[in-house]
Amino acid sequence: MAEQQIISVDGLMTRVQAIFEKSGLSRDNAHAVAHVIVAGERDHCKSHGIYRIEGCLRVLAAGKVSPDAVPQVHDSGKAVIEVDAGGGFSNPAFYAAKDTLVARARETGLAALVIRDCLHFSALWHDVEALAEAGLASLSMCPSYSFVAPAGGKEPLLGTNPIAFGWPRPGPHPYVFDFATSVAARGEIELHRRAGTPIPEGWAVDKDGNPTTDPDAALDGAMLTFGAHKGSAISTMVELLAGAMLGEFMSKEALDFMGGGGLLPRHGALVLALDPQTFAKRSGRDPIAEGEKLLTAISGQGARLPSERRFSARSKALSEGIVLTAAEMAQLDRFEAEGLAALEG
Ligand code: NDP
Ligand code: PYC
Repeated sequence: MAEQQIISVDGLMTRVQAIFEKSGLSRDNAHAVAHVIVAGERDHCKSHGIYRIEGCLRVLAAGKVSPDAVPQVHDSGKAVIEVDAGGGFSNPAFYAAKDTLVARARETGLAALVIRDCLHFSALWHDVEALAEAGLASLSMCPSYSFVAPAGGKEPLLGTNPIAFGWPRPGPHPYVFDFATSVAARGEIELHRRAGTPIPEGWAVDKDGNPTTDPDAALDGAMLTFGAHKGSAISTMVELLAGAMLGEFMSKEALDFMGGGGLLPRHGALVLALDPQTFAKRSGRDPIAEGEKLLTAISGQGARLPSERRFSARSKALSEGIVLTAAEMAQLDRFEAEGLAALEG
C-alpha cells in the first residue's frame, strides 16, 4: 500500500459522517461533528483533525455523550443567549444558536452565547470564523481538563483552556488566532507520544515537578502555561468566565466528574460577539478600515498573521485534496466498517 494517499475534502467529509452515523450519532450531530473534524484536517490542524474521531467514538461507547441530543436554544431577548447541548457535542449546539447570536449582536452591539452541558473536543476557530463571516468580532473560550499547573505551582489545576479571537476583514479570510493557554494543546503531546518523539523543552513537568521532554512523563505530570504568569492568568480568566460564571464545570470538576482524562471533557463554553460598526458609530470612522491599517502593517514587516498557515493549508487541500498516511486511511476503513466495534480491536 502507498505510504500516503490523497482524499478530497468532500470525500473525507462523507467518510467521517458515515463513521459517526454508523457509531450511533444522529444525522445532524454526525454532520456537525464531522464538519469540525474535517475542517481541522483540511487546515492541517492535526491535533484536532481525524485523530479526534477515536476520542469521540470512545465517549460514545462509554455512554458519556448523548448521541441524539437536540440542542435547546433559550432566548430571553436580552444580551445573553443560552443553548443547552443536552450532554451532546458542543458543535451542533453552537450552530443551533449562531443565527440568534449574530442577530442579537447586530441589534445591541454586544451579545453572548452560553453553551451548557456539552462535550467539547474541537478547535475554536470554527466559531470565530463563522462570526467574522457575519461581520462580527468575537471571542470564544472554554475550560477543559485540569492537566496544567498554574505558574509557580506544579500540581495540575487549570485546563488547557483555549481562547480564540476573530476579526472580520474585507478579503476572503478574517484575522483569527486560536490557541491553548498551555504552551501546547494536549493533543500535540499525545501525537508526540504516538510518534515516539520527544516533546520540546518547556512544555511540561513530570509528576515530581521536574522539566521533561518525555511525552508519557508529561501526560502523567503537569503541562505548563504559555508566557509563565501571563498565560496562567489568562487561563484562570477562562476558568472564571467560561466555568464559574456560567455555573458550569471548571477544569478540575470536569476531570473529577469523568473520573479521569481518558474521555472527552463535559462542561460549558462561552462565545462573545461584538459588532464593530455599533462600537465605532459615533466616531465616524470605519473600524474595519482602521483595523486593516494595523493588519497590513504587520504583514508589511514580513511578520505572519495567525491563521495564515491554516488558510494556505486550506486552499491547498481544497484544490489538491488532503494527504493522509496509509495508517490513517486504514483506521478510517476500520471505523467505517465496524463503528464502535472497531475500538475493541
Ligand atoms: P498553535 O500553537 O498551533 O497555534 C496558535 C495560534 O497561533 C494559531 O492561530 C496559529 O496560526 C498562530 N501561530 C502559530 N505560529 C505562529 C507564528 N509563527 N506567527 C503567527 N501566528 C502563529 O495552537 P495550540 O497548539 O495552542 O492549539 C491548537 C488547537 O487546539 C486550537 O485550535 C485550540 O482551540 C485547540 N484546543 C482545544 C481545546 C478544547 O478544549 N476544545 C483545548 C486546547 C486546545 P496557524 O494555525 O495559522 O499556525
Ligand atoms: O488538545 O488540549 C487539548 C484538548 C483538550 C480537549 C480538547 N482538546
